[in-house]
Amino acid sequence: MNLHSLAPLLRNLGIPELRWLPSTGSTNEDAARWAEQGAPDWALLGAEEQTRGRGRLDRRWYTKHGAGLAFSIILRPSVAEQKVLTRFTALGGLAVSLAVEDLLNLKAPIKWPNDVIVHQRKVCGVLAETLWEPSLVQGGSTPKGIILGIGINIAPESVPPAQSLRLPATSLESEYGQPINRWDVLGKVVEHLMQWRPKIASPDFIREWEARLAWRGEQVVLDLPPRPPISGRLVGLTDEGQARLELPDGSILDVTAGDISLRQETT
Ligand code: BT5
Repeated sequence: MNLHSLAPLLRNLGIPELRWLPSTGSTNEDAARWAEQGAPDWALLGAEEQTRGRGRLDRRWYTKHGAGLAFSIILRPSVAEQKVLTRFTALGGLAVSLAVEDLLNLKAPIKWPNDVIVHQRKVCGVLAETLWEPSLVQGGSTPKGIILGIGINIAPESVPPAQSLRLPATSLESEYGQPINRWDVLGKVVEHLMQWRPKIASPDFIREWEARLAWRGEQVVLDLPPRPPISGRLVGLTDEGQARLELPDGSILDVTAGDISLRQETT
């Protein structure tokens, strides 16, 4: 499959409009502009290369020309979805995790909250951003769009130099050991996004996410600067999708933000 043959397939899956650019700064920024201009629910914008790809907290996401997938989907949240906006990041991670397992038969756990890893290395990052508009209620605002940005490393060249990374990274081809058609991956991810979005507000969604949570039951470290790192056992997820940690004194801490990593054993 190539992009040309993918377009009708994406249309059949329910993607109403597709834009694919040779190079851009950030597909999330382009998609946000497109959303402001009236792009419909499920409009998809991707690029062969990003020169200012973004992660969370002003971090960078590297997308080398033609070596991976970088795309953003514009979603118009329903009233029910507006109550669970923070779950859209997980929706992206869940769809990628399921797609990788379906196509490549590789386990692809979700590192809370927004990475997909294979063999303990990052292959995918998700950045969901909300566009707000003032509501009729004085001083209030409602979400008029979610930009769901997904970056996936496909070929080995998509993996950035190790010194620029917080977590070791890899590519799907490196882990699979054979060439992978990235358009097949894109199609599968969209298929799973379509399947799981209608369940996003349900307990099933949280349970499926939890079943794929990386390092569940293991000792981890939570980084949430400027607080000092917190060590604990990752018990699972709360009903709201927070990460639940059991601290050394036995108390429970539910967290909504931060970076989790596996605790390095010191001997
Ligand atoms: C993320 O943030 O992982 C979210 C990445 C979202 C990227 C997509 S691509 C399409 C759309 N358009 C955008 O501009 N962004 C989205 P975070 O958890 O903060 O992780 C960022 C960290 O991941 C960086 O600080 C690096 O350490 C690492 N990193 C950067 N590029 C990487 C890559 N290609 N593979 C693996 N790790 C990478």
